[in-house]
Amino acid sequence: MGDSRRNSPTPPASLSRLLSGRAATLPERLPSAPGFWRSPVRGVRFTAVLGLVLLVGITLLFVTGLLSYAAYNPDLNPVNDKTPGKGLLGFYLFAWPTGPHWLYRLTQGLHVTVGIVLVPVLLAKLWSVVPRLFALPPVRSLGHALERISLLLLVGGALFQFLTGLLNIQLEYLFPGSFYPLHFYGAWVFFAAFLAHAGLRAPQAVRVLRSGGLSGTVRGDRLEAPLPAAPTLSRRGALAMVGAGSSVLLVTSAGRSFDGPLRRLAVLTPHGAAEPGSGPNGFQINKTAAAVGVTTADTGEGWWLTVSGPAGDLRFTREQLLAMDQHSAALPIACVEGWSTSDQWWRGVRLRDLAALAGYPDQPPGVLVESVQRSGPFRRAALRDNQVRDPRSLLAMRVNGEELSPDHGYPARIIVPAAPGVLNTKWVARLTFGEL
Ligand code: HEM
Ligand SMILES: Nc1nc2c(c(=O)[nH]1)N[C@H]1C(S)=C(S)[C@@H](COP(=O)(O)O)O[C@H]1N2
Ligand SMILES: [Mo]
Repeated sequence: MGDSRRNSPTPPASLSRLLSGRAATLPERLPSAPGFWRSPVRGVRFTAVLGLVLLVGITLLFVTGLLSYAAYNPDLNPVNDKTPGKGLLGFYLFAWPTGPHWLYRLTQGLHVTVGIVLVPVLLAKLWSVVPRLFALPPVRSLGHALERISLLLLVGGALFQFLTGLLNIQLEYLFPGSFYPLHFYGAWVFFAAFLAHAGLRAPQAVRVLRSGGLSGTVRGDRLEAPLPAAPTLSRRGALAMVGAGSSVLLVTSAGRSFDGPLRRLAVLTPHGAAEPGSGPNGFQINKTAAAVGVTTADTGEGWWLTVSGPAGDLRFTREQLLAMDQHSAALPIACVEGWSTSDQWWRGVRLRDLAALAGYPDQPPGVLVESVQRSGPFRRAALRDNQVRDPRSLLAMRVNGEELSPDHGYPARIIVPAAPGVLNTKWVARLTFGEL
């Protein structure tokens, strides 16, 4: 079977020397030598399966990633914008809706989980084509040079996006501030190269799989080893291993978006704070009060809320806020890092009621929210008018029937349906309606 694969009846001299078992000379041991890559698993059929999985998965990653940026409402106020130099790349931004209330939980849970689960597929895809990266001559023509540059952006872009994403989930502080722009610009470069490659190769991938599935050879297949070693694993078996790897990653990461035993399985995706305890406040914490330097001196007896608008600066103590109309909303916390909680039962004052006190009795505008926290990227956030107007958007003072704990934002925090965690400011000190 091995011989029928080659068009030339006599193998090149370097191959016959390898075949005859003589010690290989240096050029034959280089990755550009025809006999260097020998796995019989390689072949365009194998690559095609992986490519089609990536086509679906990476498109989903790109879309959910861009949605995550839109969900921050970056065009509303510079305090929300982690990529101020986005320029024309922000063309698609839109007003992030407030429903369904689990929207960001879904989109960002998918983004991070799919990104993790695709790692074995990406690595297998790169493994399947790696001989091509060393093929000689490196450049045959201008067209070929352009193709190789696009492949450099494709492979480099894929590694860059996956690495920055994974490192950010694990080590939030590795790229202080710069993660968002890096990952955002990287996404556009990578996806452009990805689309060009997929546009060229997807029809071929579908064609080879339609005609004969996984096994057997394809005429002129450049990915197949010219000198295959004896098989130890079928292509089907190799794909099953990739699938098993992805399944293990799925089971050990997806649980961060669910409560109960599933969350305990999610050992691969930690986040900011230690595991929360039990009880009404026993759900996940991003940063504790201590971690961001918020003390009881800031949030204790001397705390008050300032509400500003056309009616001037109004001050409220916690008792005064608790004496206002209290409303409830069942809403999750959904962090950009992909973890989320199930719906928690929040209770407090509606943002639109506070807007009315500030001088906007109907059709309230957006609001700038500021925390007692003195430094750190998430101490301020701007909410859009649709978020202020939603009756489920609260300045919450209680959760699940109890006072907010210090780590969940006592004395008062924002909770808005469908919004990313960053917009749910904790330890609120001031609300400025209008003037965004
Ligand atoms: C992270 C995404 C991807 C990376 C990094 C990647 C990388 C590569 C590289 C470096 C090659 C070798 C090109 C050459 O021959 O010089 C290749 C080949 C190929 N790719 Fe991809 N690829 C990706 C996604 C896809 C997708 C989405 C598809 C199709 C749906 C696909 C289908 C193919 C096919 C069929 C070949 C074989 C071309 C041939 O006959 O030589 N790839 N890929
Ligand atoms: N003041 C302040 N509020 C904040 C943050 C912060 O660092 N400081 N982190 C935000 C982020 S990123 C998330 S995911 C949520 C997490 O809320 P939790 O810790 O109550 O779960 O709080 C948000 N509110
Ligand atoms: Mo977050």
